[in-house]
Amino acid sequence: MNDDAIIQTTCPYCGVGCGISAQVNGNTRQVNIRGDKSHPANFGRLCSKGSALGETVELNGRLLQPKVYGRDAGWAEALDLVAGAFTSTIEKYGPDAVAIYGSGQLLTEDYYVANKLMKGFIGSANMDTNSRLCMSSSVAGHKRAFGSDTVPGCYDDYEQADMIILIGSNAAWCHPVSFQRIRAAKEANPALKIVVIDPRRTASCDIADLHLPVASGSDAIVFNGLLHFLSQQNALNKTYIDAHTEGFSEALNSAENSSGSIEQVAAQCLVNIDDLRCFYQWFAAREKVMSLYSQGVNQSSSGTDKVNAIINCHLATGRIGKPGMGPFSLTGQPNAMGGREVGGLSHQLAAHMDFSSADDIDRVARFWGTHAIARKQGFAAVELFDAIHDGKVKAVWIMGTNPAVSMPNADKVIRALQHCDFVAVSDCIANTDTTALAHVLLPALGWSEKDGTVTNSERCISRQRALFSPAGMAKPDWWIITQVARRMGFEQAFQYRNAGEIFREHAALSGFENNAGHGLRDFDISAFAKISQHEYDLLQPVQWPVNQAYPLGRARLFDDGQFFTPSGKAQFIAIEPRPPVNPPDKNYPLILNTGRLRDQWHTMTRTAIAAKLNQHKPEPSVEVHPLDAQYYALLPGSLAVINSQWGSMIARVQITGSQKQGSLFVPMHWTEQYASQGRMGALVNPVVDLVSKQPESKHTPVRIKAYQPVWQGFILSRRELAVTGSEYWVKIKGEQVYRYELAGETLPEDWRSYVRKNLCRTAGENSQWQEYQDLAKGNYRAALIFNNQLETVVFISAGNHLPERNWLTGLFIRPQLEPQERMALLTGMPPLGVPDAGIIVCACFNVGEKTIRTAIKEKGLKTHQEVGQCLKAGTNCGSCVPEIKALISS
Ligand SMILES: Nc1nc2c(c(=O)[nH]1)N[C@H]1C(S)=C(S)[C@@H](COP(=O)(O)OP(=O)(O)OC[C@H]3O[C@@H](n4cnc5c(=O)[nH]c(N)nc54)[C@H](O)[C@@H]3O)O[C@H]1N2
Ligand SMILES: Nc1nc2c(c(=O)[nH]1)N[C@H]1C(S)=C(S)[C@@H](COP(=O)(O)OP(=O)(O)OC[C@H]3O[C@@H](n4cnc5c(=O)[nH]c(N)nc54)[C@H](O)[C@@H]3O)O[C@H]1N2
Ligand code: SF4
Ligand SMILES: [Mo]
Repeated sequence: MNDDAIIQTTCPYCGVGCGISAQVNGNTRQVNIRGDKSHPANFGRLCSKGSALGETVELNGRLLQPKVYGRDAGWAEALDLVAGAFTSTIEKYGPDAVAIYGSGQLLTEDYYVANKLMKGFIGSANMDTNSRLCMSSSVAGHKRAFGSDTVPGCYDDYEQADMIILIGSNAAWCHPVSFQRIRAAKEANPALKIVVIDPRRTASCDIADLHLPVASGSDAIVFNGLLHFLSQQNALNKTYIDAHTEGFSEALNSAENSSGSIEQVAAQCLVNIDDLRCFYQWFAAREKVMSLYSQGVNQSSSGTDKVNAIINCHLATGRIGKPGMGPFSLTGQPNAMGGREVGGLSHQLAAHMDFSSADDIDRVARFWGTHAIARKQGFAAVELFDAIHDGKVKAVWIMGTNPAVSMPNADKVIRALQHCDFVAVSDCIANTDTTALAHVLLPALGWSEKDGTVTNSERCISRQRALFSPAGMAKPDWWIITQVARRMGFEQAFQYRNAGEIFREHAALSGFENNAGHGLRDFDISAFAKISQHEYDLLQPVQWPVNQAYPLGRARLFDDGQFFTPSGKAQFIAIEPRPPVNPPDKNYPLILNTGRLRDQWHTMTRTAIAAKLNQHKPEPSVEVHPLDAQYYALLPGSLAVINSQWGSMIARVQITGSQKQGSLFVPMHWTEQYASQGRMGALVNPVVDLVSKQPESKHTPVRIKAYQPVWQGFILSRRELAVTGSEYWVKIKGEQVYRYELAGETLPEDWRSYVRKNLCRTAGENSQWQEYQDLAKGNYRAALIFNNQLETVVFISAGNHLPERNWLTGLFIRPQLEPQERMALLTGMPPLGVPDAGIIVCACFNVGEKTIRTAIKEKGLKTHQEVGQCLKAGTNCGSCVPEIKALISS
């Protein structure tokens, strides 16, 4: 690799799919990350997570060598073992006794070969992926309406729309670059209406003209009500309905019968009737309407119906396939779309073909040259882990996902894997809650070393390119899979030498018997079937289809009113709204909602490495409405235990009027690696949607009560510690410091020896501590200094009388402590006249809350733009703008 080369690649996090321009020094593993100005997904912008990628490429914590039953091994041994275990299980119990569980974070090429191995050659469709937990309701809704899994629109529509509805999407945090683009579109065109439909008032409401805090799970009622309203107002497009759709009258009947009057809809959805009417009127009056939706829609036992209820309203008004309008499923993972293209879900086969068609099965079998092809769909995620639990599936290979955390009823998933005969896990990180359960660990290349393609929400295929040479012995996922395939006796079909060869085959299959590019199937990238390795290396972002008819790709589909159903017409689906399967009851009276925070990615295996990203929300939290907090006697900043029928967790209470009364919100991110009791998946009910089999992760009945430890405390330490003797702990990596938040259930007799023995064991016995102990009050404070640099501080309190952590944390980056700082250490507060930045608000420029408050007050700043000019805060990714605005108004 050249010194300081610039490499174009793609962000490995969300489905916005931002292009990155990486300046690398290949010898040092240093990289300077910038947004790629030429990439159509972001035009140079990045969010906090993308900007911090350079901090996540370190080798510390990486899985660098294969491991077999806990010991280091060579590749040959590990691959032989996986192939042997799969082969012998198949011989004894048949192909349905093995399974692969993949991920929308695999590259298309990795995914393609995993799917081909399982469905084409092992002959079982037991290949499912975490996309089942993510996009499968959208996939099913698209298939029902369009006959194909097609996202019709594109990002360019944002600027052209008259109204954008965010349904169950917190795009401000989860699709930040798209959200900032919508914000800019609104600033340029104040007439653009933004409506947010979400039980919570989220950061996305910052740009909203209207927020509908609907009851959990009630979206199908809202959109059935809208269809009814449009009909009453004569706001339907009859010409479009007649020419391009089928099933309208059944759908309208259902909508009328189920929704009733607007008053009834508002009452069922628990929203203000005037707000609801306003939304309906806006929708009726505007032609260019986009409905952007995400997990608040998909992750529901009626997720597929919610999707179709939304699509119905677009079909009834003919608002699809044209600029500025359409239903738009925001995909979550960087390659959620690529996974759908290769057929990663267990009911799909490949290249947008599936098991419902004998012709598809025959076609794919001929293309792959196999007689062993699976003929029926396999287990979907929840069924799959149940089958492992019940011993029906005896060998499983997990790739690029962390089901011990992210699956519903996750404690059962752990038990299932503990008792499974054979578990192989491919990951790039050594210690995760799932790698802990593996018999064989296969080290995969990480983002900065991988090569291949991903597809974003708007069907745009982009290259991920390697920045560095492989870490340790790590290998590309496609390589690992093909090596196992060859060892299982499928040499001929898995002879790839690089990702480009796989991409060409994938492209060829998409065009195979697909009517010379004029489309039996929507997904067609046959224009790439013969590209050279050089062309693959230079591939620029392009939106599929890319074929004879559309050699340069296609921004929008369905502009011609032609769909991929047998009749060529789009299908209305009659929707009978259903409430969530498990309603709250007297034992579990509250609804648990789960989702994402701004600066963490899923199970934190990568984002928690970047100190910058851990400052915004450092601990597992639970958002509680003020009246619920009062009722359950929960104090702000205290700890609470949340229980469901399936499991429990402990989280820090955050009281907020943004939360709907009767419902709690917890972030999905914490694992056993970072918190003792923060793994929320343990609580989540394993109920699934009947059509899509996607779990209802946004609605679990729970109860909450105060957790009352006898002491609480924190430790800041330059070195990572092995903390025992604290029932509750959270580990937070900071800049040159590890922070541990602690709470315990027994009061030790002597704090000094307890701390040394259980909490800070790495500090030498003879080290010189500054100490303060007040046994009567149960307070203990200590600090350890080496070479006039802070090494450790410990603060323990029998109540929760602890100072804020920011000032002390900031001292760890100081080359030398000032005398007055040393003196102030055990007070935990900065010496007089020294400013304290407060909690970090802007992660991009490290600007704290107190700094912003002071500037607002002293300089009389009135807008977030003025704060930006003064402190830079909020001027990069913009995702902290809502918080800056809240500080200004307070
Ligand atoms: N920062 C960050 N960004 C991410 C990710 C991440 O881990 N971190 N993950 C990526 C992935 S894979 C995905 S899938 C996306 C997810 O992106 P989003 O779907 O936007 O994120 P979530 O926070 O899971 O859920 C969105 C909202 O749904 C709301 N909701 C809950 N129940 C209902 C309901 O019944 N109706 C409605 N209308 N809303 C409801 C929740 O209150 C929540 O605010 O984010 C992607 N982007
Ligand atoms: N309750 C609740 N549960 C949820 C959700 C929710 O909102 N609420 N959201 C669901 C959704 S939408 C999703 S997408 C899932 C996400 O859940 P997961 O997929 O379980 O979460 P990740 O942390 O993204 O796991 C990815 C794993 O792959 C590893 N990895 C990263 N890159 C590579 C690579 O190139 N190759 C290999 N082999 N490994 C790699 C990472 O280190 C990590 O261990 O969670 C789902 N679960
Ligand atoms: S919005 Fe952020 S996380 Fe998503 S692709 Fe862009 S930089 Fe990555
Ligand atoms: Mo997702």
